Amino acid sequence: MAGAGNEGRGAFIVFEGCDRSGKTTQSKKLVAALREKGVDAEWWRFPDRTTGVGRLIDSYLAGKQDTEDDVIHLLFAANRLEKKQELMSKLEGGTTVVLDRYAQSGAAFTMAKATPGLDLAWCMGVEGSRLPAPDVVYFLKAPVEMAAERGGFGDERYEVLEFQRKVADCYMNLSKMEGWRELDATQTIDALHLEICKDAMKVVEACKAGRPIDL
Ligand code: T5A
Ligand code: NA
Repeated sequence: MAGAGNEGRGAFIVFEGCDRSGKTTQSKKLVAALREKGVDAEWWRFPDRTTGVGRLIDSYLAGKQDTEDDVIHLLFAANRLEKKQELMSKLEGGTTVVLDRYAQSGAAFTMAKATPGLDLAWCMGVEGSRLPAPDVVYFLKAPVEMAAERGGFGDERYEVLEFQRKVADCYMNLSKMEGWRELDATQTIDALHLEICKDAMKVVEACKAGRPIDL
């Protein structure tokens, strides 16, 4: 029940990876498992397509509207910034927030376009210092060919094998950053879930106790 065991801050857990790598599946399963253990946890996703900015993003992803690479990057960033206060008050209030994509997606997808001037420093500079940083980023790594065979691939703008390969390269570079955990996303859904659960419980406990995350 919410409220019970809510002293200390909530953990901020992010899932990242190429399209169809299993982020939604795993992030939702993690929230269910945490709640079963009595942890006050919420599932969030970006892009949040329900806001005004989110509707513009949705129309861009569906291929109904084109825009400049810097403009769409800024819209994805604005979509996170408009939820920043709510996110921070959840975490401060002791709720663990599990996010299906975050600013790291913005960086990976924009950098994959190799547009001059839109490098990592620009991508992260736009929002990096203004948004809370995740305690852990679970990077679901799977060959793009495998993910492409999963249901629904090809429906949206970025779901093209050649582009996903570039996104995967960008993620490989980002995954060297602090707090990233690379996971083998070719495992079965249940095997991957068990691995994530064990790790995430330690993160939740460390955040609650105000200890550094040491896994
Ligand atoms: N984007 C996003 C940006 O460019 N900039 C940004 O700042 C942000 C936030 C939409 C697009 O926007 C881009 C990235 C995206 O191209 P989205 O709405 O999150 O982002 O869309 P996707 O990432 O494409 O989400 P998907 O739903 O396609 O992929 P998931 O969540 O990784 O995969 P999931 O869990 O839905 O699983 C896909 C299928 O595979 C099966 C599932 O059952 C499902 O059918 N599956 C497995 N099958 C076998 N073994 C496993 N281990 C499996 N795990 C899942
Ligand atoms: Na998803």
